[in-house]
Amino acid sequence: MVKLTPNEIRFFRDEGYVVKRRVMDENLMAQARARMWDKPPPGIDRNDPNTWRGPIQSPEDRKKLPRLPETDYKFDGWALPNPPSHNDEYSTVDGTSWKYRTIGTENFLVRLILTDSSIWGMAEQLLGKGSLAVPTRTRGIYCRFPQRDIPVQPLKSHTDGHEFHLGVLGFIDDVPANGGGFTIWPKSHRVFYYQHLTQYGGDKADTYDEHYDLLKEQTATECCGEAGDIIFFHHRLAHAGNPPNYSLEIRKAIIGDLVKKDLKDRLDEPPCENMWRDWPGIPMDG
Ligand SMILES: O=C(O)CCC(=O)C(=O)O
Ligand SMILES: [Fe+2]
Repeated sequence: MVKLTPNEIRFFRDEGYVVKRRVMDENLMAQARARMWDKPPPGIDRNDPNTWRGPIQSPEDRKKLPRLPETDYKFDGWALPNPPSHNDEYSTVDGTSWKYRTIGTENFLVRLILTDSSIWGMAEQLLGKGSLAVPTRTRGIYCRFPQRDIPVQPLKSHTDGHEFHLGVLGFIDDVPANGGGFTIWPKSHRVFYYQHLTQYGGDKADTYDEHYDLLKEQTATECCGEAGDIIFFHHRLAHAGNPPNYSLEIRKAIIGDLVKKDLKDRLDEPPCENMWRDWPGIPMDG
């Protein structure tokens, strides 16, 4: 069992994320690497790395891709709206991403990134033993194509708009520097927690944009690593939806969300003065 050290817990509190190396199960990762090729976007050939490049299709053609159906994210007796519902089949962003979301409900992916005993145990260290709702889905397999000759694009930052406590992103293949690693703005969770009308919902405060604009003056951190590494991130941490990938490999990540059982009773609550009220494992001093 892998655990978070007291220093790592303090790092998560202060910076909004923490990386743990070599945590994910090898066999489940191999399964995910194979299954990601179930249904690649048009023109992307598993056996021809020259086709692994964005943008896939023109913006007009991407608009014609089928939309994903609305589904709920179900827990024991309750449900949250499914975050990815507004996207096209491959959630291509600007054509450089390929998000295989429909596989996200498969049990092996849920085990790989969320319910594995080490990952679950570390999340419980932060959020409280026995407090987590058993998830039925992950966000899916999120790929970033090699950038190749696409000119450098500005990073597009955002905070996620759906309800959750703790995000987990894991690499199922090695991700070198500038290889599309998870790109985050350290400490931004402490700002954006207060820039929403509710603790967990997506509605933004009037002052959100002022703080969002300030991110441009701050340096983002790219979290890269090896297959098996995971990154825990706070639900209000700003991160980039388009981390550039200058490697020749497809960046392959799994993302999942952990929520507490009592989230359903807290959806309308405004942000608390103490942003760590729901995190019994986070020390308030030291
Ligand atoms: O692919 C990534 O690194 C981030 C994706 C993301 O932020 C999102 O889809 O919400
Ligand atoms: Fe995001």
